[in-house]
Amino acid sequence: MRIDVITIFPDYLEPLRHALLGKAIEEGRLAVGVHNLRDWASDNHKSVDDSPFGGGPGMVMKPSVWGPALDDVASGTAADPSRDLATALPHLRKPRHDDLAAAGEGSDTAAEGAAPESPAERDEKDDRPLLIVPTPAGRPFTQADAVEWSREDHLVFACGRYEGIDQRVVDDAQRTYRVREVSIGDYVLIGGEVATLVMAEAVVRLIPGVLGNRRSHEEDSFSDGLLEGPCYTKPRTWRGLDVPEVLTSGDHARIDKWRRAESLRRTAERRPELLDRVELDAVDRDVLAAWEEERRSGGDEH
Ligand code: 6GU
Repeated sequence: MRIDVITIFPDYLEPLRHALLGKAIEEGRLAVGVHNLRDWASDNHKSVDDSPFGGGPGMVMKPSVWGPALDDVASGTAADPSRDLATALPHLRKPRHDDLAAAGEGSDTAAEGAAPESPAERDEKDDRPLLIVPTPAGRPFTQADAVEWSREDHLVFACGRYEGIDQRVVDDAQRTYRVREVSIGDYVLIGGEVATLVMAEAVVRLIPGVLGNRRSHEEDSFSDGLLEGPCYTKPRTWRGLDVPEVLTSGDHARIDKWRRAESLRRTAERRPELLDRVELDAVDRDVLAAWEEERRSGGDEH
């Protein structure tokens, strides 16, 4: 995978090269390019923003700077400070149109009377890079997005500052990119840089081989729609607090059942709205009913 980031604060993205992400770069699973938006500014002051049409506070980032920056990064002609780093290996590459045709599949899609393509089918053979625009006005970024994006060849993050980027930049970019305007939560950051770090980390850890010692991501919070329950390590007793007995019992069926119950209880307590989208069996419902009952009678709080 290749990740490009366009920002007026390239130093802010330095953490991309550290720890897990740095290791993925060394191993050739990831290439990162961080680009200074001001390199595309044309005036002497290298200005990237201007006052908003219609009035109001703050400044808006200029289309005349963002447009060429996005064009160059899409086509790979932008100066790339990371070119000395290992090249990215394509991984889990989605089948492209040509591959599908060669395999004898999808070759009739242009035929007369063929069913119209779904947006997902169209995306399958769309080799435009994915442009991610972090903004508090975007759709919420979720684990499902992280999973999908981890299969992409090329992600580009466009970090806005000030009041935002002229909307025509985003509209025009659809010609060269598939575009996603996303938010990482219901609060406002100064700019998209930290949100980019958050999303890049969520995506890169899902690239096969990046999290070496993990069997799978199936046990992550959210992957089954529930929060993960508590975890413990040695010693069995610490400051007078014991590890739950079941975890030291060696009875794996019992342990699995306990973990499922803890996930359900924690989710009910902290994120009850998540339960609406989870398939619950009879045992799960019993666990939740017991938790409900405990709470009504003033049971312990976690
Ligand atoms: Cl993605 N960007 C900014 N600037 N603020 C945010 C955000 C993103 N998500 C939540 N707040």
